[in-house]
Amino acid sequence: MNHNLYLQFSGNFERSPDKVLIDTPSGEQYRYRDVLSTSRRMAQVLRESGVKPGDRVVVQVDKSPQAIMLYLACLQRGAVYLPLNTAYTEAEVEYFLTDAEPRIYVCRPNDVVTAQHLAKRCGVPVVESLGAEADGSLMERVASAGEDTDITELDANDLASILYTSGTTGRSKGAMLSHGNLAANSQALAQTWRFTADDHLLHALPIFHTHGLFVACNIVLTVGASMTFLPKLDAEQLLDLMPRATALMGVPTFYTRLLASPRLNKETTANMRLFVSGSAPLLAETHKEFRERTGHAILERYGMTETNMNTSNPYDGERRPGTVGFALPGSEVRITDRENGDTMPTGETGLVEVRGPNVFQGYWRMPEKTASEFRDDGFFITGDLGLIDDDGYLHIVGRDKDLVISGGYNVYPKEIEQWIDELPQVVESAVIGVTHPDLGEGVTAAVVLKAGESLEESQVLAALQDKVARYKQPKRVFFIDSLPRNVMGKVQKNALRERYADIYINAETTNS
Ligand code: MLC
Ligand code: AMP
Repeated sequence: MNHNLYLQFSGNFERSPDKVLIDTPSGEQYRYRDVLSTSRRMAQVLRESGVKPGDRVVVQVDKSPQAIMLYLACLQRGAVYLPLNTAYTEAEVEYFLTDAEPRIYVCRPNDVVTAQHLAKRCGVPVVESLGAEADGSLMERVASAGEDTDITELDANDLASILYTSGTTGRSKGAMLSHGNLAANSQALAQTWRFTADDHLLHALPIFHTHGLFVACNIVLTVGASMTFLPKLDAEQLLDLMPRATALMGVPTFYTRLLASPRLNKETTANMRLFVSGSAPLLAETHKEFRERTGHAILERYGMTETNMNTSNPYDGERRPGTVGFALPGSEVRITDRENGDTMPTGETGLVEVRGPNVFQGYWRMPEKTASEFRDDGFFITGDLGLIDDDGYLHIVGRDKDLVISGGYNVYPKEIEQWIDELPQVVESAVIGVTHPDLGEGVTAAVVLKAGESLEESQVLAALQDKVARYKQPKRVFFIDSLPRNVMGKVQKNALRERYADIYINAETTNS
């Protein structure tokens, strides 16, 4: 049996060729037949570029329907789709290219010169470009390519994608997701959230992460629904489009920004049947306010790059604010003791562990790291802290891992601290997440300088400019005499979080 995920989607291309799969606010429409034809021609271009099943295809492009066609082409060909955040700096991309050893690197048309240098340095044989206006060298080649109709025969464990996630050591790890992982999760989600071909999703998330790519697009492709692609979050545009849509998926910032618009009410959301939130904690008050204004209870779910989605509040039944609901069909969740790994009694906090067909195949070329994050019985240790209440709802109450989530993007403090600590004036630093009204948490640095040295906040920020993506850079940098430490010498980040707790609360602009 062929377990290629592509087969989970391809029936819809045959059933409803004339149906629009993706449209854009400016009126472009891509029917299922158009997407099929272009993706097949992209598969042919991949074949002609020497891409074989299992080869990595690194893609760092702006959001566009063509990027989804390229994703489909990779699945069809059996290549491993490896999308990168467009905010990554050249230095970051160099690491990914070196680590992943792709056959081909697809970049934005404006980045071609840099990309070619990078590809040469990293030994990547082919560079192509793809722009948001259906432009770039890839599309030029597609225009004259024939359609490849071959669907590579694969096992469920064969890789469909690698998504890089930063690590607590500061070094990014490639999470290997198989065709079976993605197929199982999109089926479970489509079923749990009652998606059908009649749904129309508003898609304003980036498509280089699990949420925007695998949760959103895979569900739409699985059930044969349609979606509107917005280049980025624009609350007013979402409100304009809601009367002809049925569902929205977003990170919590989507909902706080929608709430900031006076146009959000029962009438504007009357046609919508589902609002989903995830990737970061949704405040119970946001849930409550949204319900009061619209009558809709936001459905919160919990996932991770490594595991896809694990739990969801129920479609029918109580969507309990401040919780992430129950394990998805086929998946298991348990809470264990941090010290000895024993399962914790109901209501007690411990490590959240998950198991199921959604859980990834391990970290790319890091067998030891992979082994250290799995239990012998196959449960994956998420690094989140949680409890399961008397009614079975999972609550995420904190993180065992040192991680900041800013607007749904993960930032590992270690990575930023390492760069700050390299500055000659600096003794040490600690990077923390501080409550931020727009982004949930704002990346914030506390820096200790060497005696007699001086440094400005702007100098620290300037030093990080070409090192790490903009969203990882601290919103504020503070200088302190010494970092608070416990008796074991461990930096007490909680004390720092308390110290800077209100710095963003009354900030004038959303991103400052
Ligand atoms: C943008 N900026 C951010 C930021 N997003 N800074 C910190 N954190 C963020 N998340 C910065 C930009 O660099 C820029 O800085 C300024 O803010 C304005 O940029 P923008 O592009 O106009 O921002 P905006 O459109 O407002 O974006 C905010 C956002 C976006 C929250 C809508 O970041 C977003 O769509 N986040 C979703 C991330 C996501 O998909 N996560 C899912 C991961 S998967 P300057 O200084 O240059 O102006 C996962 C698993 C799971 O977690 O469970 O789903
Ligand atoms: P990522 O590595 O980007 O996939 O981020 C995964 C992490 O996001 C999880 O380990 C959680 O810490 C966090 N996360 C995702 N969904 C939720 C949620 N609904 N509530 C709280 N945290 C969440």
